[in-house]
Amino acid sequence: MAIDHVALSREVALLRELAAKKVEEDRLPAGLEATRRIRQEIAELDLDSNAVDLETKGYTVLPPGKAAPLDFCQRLKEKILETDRRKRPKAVGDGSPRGRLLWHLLPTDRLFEQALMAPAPLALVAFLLGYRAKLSQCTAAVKDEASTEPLYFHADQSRKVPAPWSADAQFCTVTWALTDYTRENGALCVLPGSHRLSTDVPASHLGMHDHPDVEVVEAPAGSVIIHHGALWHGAVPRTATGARVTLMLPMVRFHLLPQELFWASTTPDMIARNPSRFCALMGLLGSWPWGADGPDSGYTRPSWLTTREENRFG
Ligand SMILES: O=C(O)CCC(=O)C(=O)O
Ligand SMILES: [Fe+2]
Repeated sequence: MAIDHVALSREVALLRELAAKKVEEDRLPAGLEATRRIRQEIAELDLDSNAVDLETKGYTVLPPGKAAPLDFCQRLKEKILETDRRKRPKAVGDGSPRGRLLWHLLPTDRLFEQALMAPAPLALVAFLLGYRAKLSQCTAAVKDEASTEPLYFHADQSRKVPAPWSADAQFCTVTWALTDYTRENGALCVLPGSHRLSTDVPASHLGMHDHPDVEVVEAPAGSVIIHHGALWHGAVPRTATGARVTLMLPMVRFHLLPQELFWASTTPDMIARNPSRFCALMGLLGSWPWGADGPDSGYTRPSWLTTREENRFG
């Protein structure tokens, strides 16, 4: 039986209408205003050196306490471990180099929403992808003693952004390290500056973990790592006992297709309690994709939104 696409598109239209009202009250900057605002936010949040890192190295690390207080990170870790215990019988990736993966956690607990909306990482996401970036995944990874193998080098935008890649970031990943990232614990490792090559990792470099230019990102629990979608990275082999717990929030620019269906799991309450940036992250701005009702079904165009401005999404 076919999906009832009329009902589906009407439900989405309702959410888009709520999102449009939210944006009318709390405008998202566009064009030159977006450029000015992001510079201002970076300065106010004392993120200038992180922005420079993203340009030059393709990644940056926010120290514990910068993205959120440590007790928040502790609660986030416990929530992930509790979900992991519950889902374990059907776990995806048990013992794999990525660890057990828990997909689409955002609607399951407000903590994930709060992590997503943390101001410092979100300012750096706007720096890379603009204010209309969309959330692509809200996925936790739990690596235990069974995950000992290194994770091969890759770029997160591989197989999502078609070649040739542009120099501007199209994709980025926000990684909450909720346990210590050490070499023994199988930390993330990166080839700094490789995002500037704008190419996928060649087969010859998939296992480049011991290359002298590769950096192992050792960072204490509560650190948040942000990396450019074209950065070559992997994870070193894991020898530690216990679990390595991570929340990954990959994001895409407005025009790219997110991996998880956030617009379909957003509720009116979630829209009401968050700033308008949240609606952008959920993919609820703009009118496509649409069904038989066409682009304007139930969508109230905000009075300030001229066609010209709509075309200048920053
Ligand atoms: O396990 C890690 O540290 C890296 C994970 C990763 O890069 C990915 O899942 O894309
Ligand atoms: Fe990755």
